[in-house]
Amino acid sequence: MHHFTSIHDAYNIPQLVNEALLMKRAPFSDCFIGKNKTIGLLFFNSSLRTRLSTQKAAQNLGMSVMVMNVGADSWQLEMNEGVIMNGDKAEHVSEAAAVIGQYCDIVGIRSFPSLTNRDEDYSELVLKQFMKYTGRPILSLESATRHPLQSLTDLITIQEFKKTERPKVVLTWAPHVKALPQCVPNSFAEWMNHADVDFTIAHPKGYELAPEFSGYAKICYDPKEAFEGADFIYAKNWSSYQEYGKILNSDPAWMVTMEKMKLTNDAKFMHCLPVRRNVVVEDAVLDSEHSIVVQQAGNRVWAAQTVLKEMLLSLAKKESPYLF
Ligand code: AN0
Ligand code: CP
Repeated sequence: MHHFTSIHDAYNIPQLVNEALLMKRAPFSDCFIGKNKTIGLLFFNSSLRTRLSTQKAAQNLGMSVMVMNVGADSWQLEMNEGVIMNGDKAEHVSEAAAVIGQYCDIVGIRSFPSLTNRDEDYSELVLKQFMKYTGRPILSLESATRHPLQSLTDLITIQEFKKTERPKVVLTWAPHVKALPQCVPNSFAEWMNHADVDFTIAHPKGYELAPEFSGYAKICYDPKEAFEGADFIYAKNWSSYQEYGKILNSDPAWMVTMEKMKLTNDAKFMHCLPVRRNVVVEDAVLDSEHSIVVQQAGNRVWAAQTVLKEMLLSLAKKESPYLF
């Protein structure tokens, strides 16, 4: 695995999931694999889980970690080519990324979409510019359209908690006060479409994801119907893809409640976090046995550690092909 920016970088998904679950049982079994290697974690946006779990995963593999909040701690970066840089961006990504590539062996990037220009966001300009100019493997820490480390975590968590061979997994849209990216649902749908699960996406009309992500998932427009017989309820808000970046609906009937959880097959409740209580999901669900959100967040470490191990092995093969 060279870069990890989407499911398409993963060759064998069941093997990645198994490897992560093994890693969880023996966290330090590969503690020398990253010796003398440095990862730079660059954050254009806030993070709690991604920042700490990726740092911990890298440390468990023996790597050195550098973290930077881009823009806040560093100069603001211009991403577009050929621009007259007479605004507030002091440095171009072509120099900044190339310099970061001098210090780091792997570069992780978090960069959310603008939610104002769909074509620009879906072109993944920031990821592409860093791939072009660092000359290093790039690890997505959530980009404009995807959050693959989250989705791998979600698959690991479903594997860990499932009680039936082919569980019914429901991704349900839920209300929110802010316009949020489509990254988490895009990625979740993409990974679930590659997993052995019965997958449904439930949302109000107008919140259809891009077809390349929703694939052949069943779509349900009723806030209750999809819950029937579900083994996993995965809640997430996202803004509209069609009317790009807009909030079209904030109907509280879409909030996850205990009443709706009663329709399920004693489902586990999942959310990538951070979650707004009593907006997305009511307290009673988060505070009940249904909720596995904390265990899910814990699994972020094993997803990151598995992916980083693969990336380090691929680097080692390039550097010393005669050893393999
Ligand atoms: C972000 C999002 O919806 O993509 C990050 C989630 C991991 N959420 C918020 O900004 C609240
Ligand atoms: N789930 C997730 O990526 O959380 P953070 O935004 O806190 O990293």
